[in-house]
Amino acid sequence: MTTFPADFTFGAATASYQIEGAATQDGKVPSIWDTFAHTPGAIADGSTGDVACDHYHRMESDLDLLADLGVDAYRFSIAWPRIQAGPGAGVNQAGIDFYSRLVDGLLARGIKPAVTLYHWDLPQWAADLGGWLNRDTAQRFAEYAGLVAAHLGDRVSEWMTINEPWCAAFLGYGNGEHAPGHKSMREAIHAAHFLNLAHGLGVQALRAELPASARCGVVWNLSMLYPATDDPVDEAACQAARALSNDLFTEPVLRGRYDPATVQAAARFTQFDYVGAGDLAIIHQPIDFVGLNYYMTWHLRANGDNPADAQFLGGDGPKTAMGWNVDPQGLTDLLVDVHARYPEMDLVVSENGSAWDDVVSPDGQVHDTARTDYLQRHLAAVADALGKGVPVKGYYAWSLLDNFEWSWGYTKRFGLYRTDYDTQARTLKDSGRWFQQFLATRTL
Ligand code: IFM
Repeated sequence: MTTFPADFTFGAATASYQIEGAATQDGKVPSIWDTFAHTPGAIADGSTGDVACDHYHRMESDLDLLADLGVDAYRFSIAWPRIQAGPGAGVNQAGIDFYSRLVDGLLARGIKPAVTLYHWDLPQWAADLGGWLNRDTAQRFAEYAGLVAAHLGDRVSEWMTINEPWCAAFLGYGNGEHAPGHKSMREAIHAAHFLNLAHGLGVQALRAELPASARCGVVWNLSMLYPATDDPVDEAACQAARALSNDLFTEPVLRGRYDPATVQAAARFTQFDYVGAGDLAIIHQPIDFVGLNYYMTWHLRANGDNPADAQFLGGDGPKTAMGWNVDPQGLTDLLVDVHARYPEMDLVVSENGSAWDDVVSPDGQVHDTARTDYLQRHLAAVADALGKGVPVKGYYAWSLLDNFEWSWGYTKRFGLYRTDYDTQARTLKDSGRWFQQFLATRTL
């Protein structure tokens, strides 16, 4: 039997564009995801986040769902386009009021708010000025971060700057799967640098507004990579892939450098000529924790002479509806590995969960045994890492409710609650009920 430490935080997570809807309400201006989702062919089911889970209008009852689960904390993101209508604009009062009510509603229910400032919904006005290829966007992000902190910092103590900058850079600018839909590896690495810079400037802006007790961090989806065979060329392929998927973010933020292996792996795409003097010192701000979003692992086979040309294999075993392998050991390994590299950092599992082709049974319930199994085994993996001395401080289930899964639209369901998109009814799935019972004892 394993009992988690008394101060371990259990929560659920969501993101603004995926749940809020109310795309044009109360002064919200368009984001790159509004633009992208409305582009024919961009989203698998042709849907948009215009309505999503209508959370903007159902916020109070959604907070009741969180309270019913028994979570300690709720990780949500703020939509920058609800806060600033243009470059240098002051706060949009109706926008910040929504999040202020959200924070108050959480606190009234005894739930700790954990705020993510950027979960990919860049204001379209910032994209029109060059988006993440424009250095100025990082400065604008810091202004926005400061505005939000000035309004919510008296009640929010947990802050995350950027969610999964790898996705924003490589899916947004590299392969075009995400907004703004560019397809250039050079741009992807360039964007990664300005996302890193935004993180650093953002932390500075947060610290300037927040009490010293506030905790600031960043959220990464670091890849857990294994060589497909014992052949050293496969290990070399892993190292080359790790440079661009992980070290491109971890080394500047936590060590103040782009390490030589990263510069070498990126050399065929970019020369880092957009890195300004002083950028790395800004990016390397002291932070209090690192959030890790974990879903799956990769197994790499070298493909030719260049270690960078590896074949990414999904690993053995069952696959979720996303086609991702279920590999709880990978979560333990990731936590142990990140701790070994950056022993000074507290770690938080800021997202973990799985999509399945849920079925509503004749009894009206969702008997999602595969999701329960995934959750249970990944919590056990976190407990294993704790047992190995890794300072894991929290775990957030992705997601509170089924929502808009980016380019997959509404075809993939990750929720502990089912969302019926016709009626907006929420139904606690069996996995959610299991999590609720687990939270009552915190014992596996
Ligand atoms: O839904 C996403 C989330 O927005 C970021 N992390 C991964 C999740 C599942 O794909």
